[in-house]
Amino acid sequence: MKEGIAGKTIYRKDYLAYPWDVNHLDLHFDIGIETTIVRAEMAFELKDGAGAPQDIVLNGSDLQLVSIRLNDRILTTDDYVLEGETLTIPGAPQNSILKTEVRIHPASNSALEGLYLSGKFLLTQCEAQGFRKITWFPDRPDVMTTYRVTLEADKSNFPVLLSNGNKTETAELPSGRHRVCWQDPFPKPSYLFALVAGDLSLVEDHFITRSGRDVSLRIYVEKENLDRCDHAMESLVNSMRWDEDRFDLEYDLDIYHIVATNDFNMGAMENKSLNIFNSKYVLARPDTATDADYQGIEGVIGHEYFHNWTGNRVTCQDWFQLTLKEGLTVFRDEEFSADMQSRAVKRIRVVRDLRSRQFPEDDGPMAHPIRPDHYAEINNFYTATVYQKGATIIRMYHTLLGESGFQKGMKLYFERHDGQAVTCDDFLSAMADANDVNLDRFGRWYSQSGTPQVFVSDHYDASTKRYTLTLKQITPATPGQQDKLPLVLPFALGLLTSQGEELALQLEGETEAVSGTRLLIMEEAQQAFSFINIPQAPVPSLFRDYSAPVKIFFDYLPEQLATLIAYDSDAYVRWDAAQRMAQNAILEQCRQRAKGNEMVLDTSLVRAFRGIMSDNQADPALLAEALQLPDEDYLAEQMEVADVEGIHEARKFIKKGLAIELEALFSGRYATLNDGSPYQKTAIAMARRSLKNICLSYLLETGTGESLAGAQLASSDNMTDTLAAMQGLVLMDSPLAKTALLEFETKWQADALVMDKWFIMQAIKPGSNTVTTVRALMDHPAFSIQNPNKVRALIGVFAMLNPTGFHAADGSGYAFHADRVIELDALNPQIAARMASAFNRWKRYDEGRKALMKTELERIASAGGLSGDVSEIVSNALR
Ligand code: 7MF
Ligand code: ZN
Repeated sequence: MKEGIAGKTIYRKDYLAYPWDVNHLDLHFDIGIETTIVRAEMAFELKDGAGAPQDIVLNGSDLQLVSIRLNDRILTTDDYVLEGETLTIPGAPQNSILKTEVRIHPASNSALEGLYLSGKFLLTQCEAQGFRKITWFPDRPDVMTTYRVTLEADKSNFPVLLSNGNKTETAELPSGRHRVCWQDPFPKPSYLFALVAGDLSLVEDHFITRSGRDVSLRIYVEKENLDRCDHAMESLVNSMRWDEDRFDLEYDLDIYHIVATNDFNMGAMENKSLNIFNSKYVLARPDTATDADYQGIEGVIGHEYFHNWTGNRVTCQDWFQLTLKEGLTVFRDEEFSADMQSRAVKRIRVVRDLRSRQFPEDDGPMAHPIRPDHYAEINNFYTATVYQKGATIIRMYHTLLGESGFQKGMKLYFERHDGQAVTCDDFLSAMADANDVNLDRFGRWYSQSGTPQVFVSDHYDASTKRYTLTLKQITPATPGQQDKLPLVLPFALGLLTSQGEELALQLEGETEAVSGTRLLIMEEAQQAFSFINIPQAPVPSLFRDYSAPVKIFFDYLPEQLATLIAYDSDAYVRWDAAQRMAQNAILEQCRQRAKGNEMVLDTSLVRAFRGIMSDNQADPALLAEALQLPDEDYLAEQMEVADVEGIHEARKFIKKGLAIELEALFSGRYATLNDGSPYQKTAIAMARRSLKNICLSYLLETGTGESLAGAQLASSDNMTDTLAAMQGLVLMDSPLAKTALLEFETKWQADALVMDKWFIMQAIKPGSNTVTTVRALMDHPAFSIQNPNKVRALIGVFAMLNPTGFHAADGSGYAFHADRVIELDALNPQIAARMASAFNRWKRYDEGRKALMKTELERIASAGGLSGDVSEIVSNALR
């Protein structure tokens, strides 16, 4: 039986508290790869004893039931009801001890949820509802209890036996077996349970908390990866220190364990004191991991660590509240990265990610509020909306209340709710009460889906020196939500003279002008702001630092954008102005091309990019961000009907044009940055590599790049430079690419994470032939359809990051992908559902492609035995 029975929808409004407290849970595992025996002892106590006796309802999935005892009486099949994935024990007394024994089968668990095998070790993944695949239990986050876990296994195969909390006992057993006991003093929901059993090696460090607790930090990996843990450990120490410094939050146990696995459905998991990570977010060495990987590791290590307070100490009442812990924890990891690296660069990357991933989701068939009202399969709601948009809503509290107001709110939130399972409303109330403000209207952000569009118009009256900005907000209808209300939008604003000087701002009615960014609040459908004593028609710098997650419409003149790019004090606005200018140019040439006209290069764009390239003062990483043209999918989203080839050709034309016009600047800067100095991990070294490699990518559009890339590849001492050079050669179809790929493969064939990069480089290559390459690569010995990282690298990248490949006009990309979704669904429904979402935007394409995609969606929908995961995605897409 597959999880998530198709067609069953769960509604937030139907929430009912669980009638029982579980006072304690004792778990005993007899570990085996083929079969593991799980014995559980649960102490139930009816919350409102007057109503006793009552039914005990438990969740279970794929469990082979051996026995049940209630208060030491063996129950027969007449004493309980086992229906699908629920077990009901009728009429249990107020205090009931329930003992169960089940058998589970880790080696044949390909869904990677519950207890499963990775290489030669066993591990668990329980969020959101994986604990029910381990034992019968009320598998819901509002049932919190203390766990005592006993693990018994063969000592030679499983020398390391880990679970949550403190190790309380170890014992040698007959016939080469051993036992380890763990006790977690903090009550927790079942989704935070974890166990790991196997032959793992460890790297150890320690951290002394502010109050003097000496915490042992251990990272467990397979032996061959011991030399790739330094960066993760450093990131963990930095996370612990940062949470004390910035949030006044300390770690609460003597042990913090991290285990890395190659087989993981997601990025990582915050299990109490036993985090489990996708090895991609742990393992790094300069020659195996890129700068982006290093930054990813820092961010994810931080994220999981920060969950200890935002998620574990205070958890979610039900899964509709997921953003309570995820939006907040993403906000915290963003701030951590901003404090550790460059705040401006981090902000730009976050905004780029939100626009390219969350905006399309919010405009498509799966659009949902950050706190959804219903779902069929909760795993489908671990989305960019819940996480990234959720984090922008937390950021708006921060913007509205300021750092100290926000921290006051956090403090009250923990004072009130430590040890509880709560709701998004509880968080909002803590923020409001701590600051004595009313946030009721702000609360609409939790219930309304869709990206608000803000239309800005301005008027300057030279005779009265008044400047008026009028803002209109409209949120388009989304599936199931026709009518939208106005939202509270923090509106951070600056005004510049055409020469780029910042004007002091005085709103009508105010007594003095104040210089610098002004924070205004928009909360009506339409609002006007009038400024007085404005000497000339200004250039508005709108939504500085991207103060609200909206689509901003303002008809900037090219020279206004140029002013912002050159002079604005806000890095996000400068970057956004450059993106707008590039976007306008590309979309205009795309239209010309569609009309059969010759494409031409916009001179104001060349001038602006020349300005960017001539800036020798700015952070090189910021320049690199500004030089990176909007990606093809983002551009496609800006069109009424996506023109796949047109966008690809127009973007390439503009990039090549800029490369030719500014070749001297690109090659000069490349030469300066490519100074032969050995690899360093510092932020400035990373920033220099990012600018160097974007210069190289432009030079690869002209004749000069190929030999530079060849030389860079030959002399590189780090994966960032290696990959940039190789990817460039592969994209331009250089004769050097073939040997480069071959040498790379020979060198790294046994290295799973590095081979992911090898697959990505080939899957991302534009053009309708790539589907053939991808199909052939599925037979490569390093590929496995059972491994989520491999699936993401080859199949996911092809479908989601290669528009001209996936959207090949003959439908070959679609047919290939639909076959993969069906194939994957039988193995791993969660991954299959993620892959299926590549079809979500099918209605935005031309008639031919629309019909082809619809056919594939229908083919998936009618495949036999489809999981609830995939059927929810596909049926929403077809609706
Ligand atoms: C940073 O949220 C940001 C998001 C659930 C699994 C990790 O800690 C998590 C887990 C999914 C999608 C994204 C992330 C995670 C999950 C994630 C990781 C790092 N509670 Br699904
Ligand atoms: Zn998380």
